[in-house]
Amino acid sequence: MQLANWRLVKELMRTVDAVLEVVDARDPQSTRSLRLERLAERQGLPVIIVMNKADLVPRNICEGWKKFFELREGLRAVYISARHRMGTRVLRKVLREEVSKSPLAAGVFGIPKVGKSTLINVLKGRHSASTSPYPGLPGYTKKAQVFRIGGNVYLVDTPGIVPPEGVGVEREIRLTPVDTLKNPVKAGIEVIKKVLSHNPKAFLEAYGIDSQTPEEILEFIARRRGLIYKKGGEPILQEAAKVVIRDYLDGKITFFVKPPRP
Ligand SMILES: Nc1nc2c(ncn2[C@@H]2O[C@H](COP(=O)(O)OP(=O)(O)O)[C@@H](O)[C@H]2O)c(=O)[nH]1
Ligand SMILES: [Mg+2]
Repeated sequence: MQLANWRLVKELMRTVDAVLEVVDARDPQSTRSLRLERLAERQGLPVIIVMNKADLVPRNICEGWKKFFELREGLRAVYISARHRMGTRVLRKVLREEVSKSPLAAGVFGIPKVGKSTLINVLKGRHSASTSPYPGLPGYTKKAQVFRIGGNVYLVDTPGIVPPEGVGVEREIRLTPVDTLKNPVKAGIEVIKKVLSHNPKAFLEAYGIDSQTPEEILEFIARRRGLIYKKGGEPILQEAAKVVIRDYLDGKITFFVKPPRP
């Protein structure tokens, strides 16, 4: 697992003209990094909020968040689905609008598991034929490749992995690989509670279990997947909890946090 590292983030930031801050469209507020945004501001770099995994969120909710970022936070925002290759044209357009410099290089930043690598691959894939070094960045290309993603827009192919902010489960599950979580059941239950508070049907949709009780949901998933102790036949809740956390991070569980009222 690649580690989040401010030093690398800063280094990457010095070499780009714009910051694409990827956040999770299901919960943009707790997957953004204010520290990253402040850092970019201090460097005079425009920040574009890229709400990814928008395939899991209704359009009007994405629009609401976009308005929130643009009207209240003064940041351009787009919503995309890297997985479904949706929204990347708008992203390129906004980049060009935000940075008058030409050519321009953008970097992809964000906390773990928001979809940075997926986005880079999608943008790169479509334009792999036009790969070329970015003019005017001597030395830099030794460390990272820069890809042309259309017009005079280039993308650095190394993501800036930002340490997750705040406290609570979101930070824990993004900072620690799932298999090394100290207490996966506790973390899993917190994830379930969070999701249920926004979408009571999420686990019915994802696993076919119609319950609002986290322990019951874990037990169901464990039994369904044959995650049971050989002796005694009890469900292995910690393995079920890992399934839930992985699926949550992998964008397989549908919920959304409502944007603040305008
Ligand atoms: N539903 C959904 N899942 C996505 C999307 N983009 C990425 N993912 C999933 O989110 C997980 C993390 O993606 P990854 O690109 O590795 O995130 P990174 O840690 O920010 O580089 C993976 O399981 C991806 O398949 C998307 O647009 N929609
Ligand atoms: Mg990655």
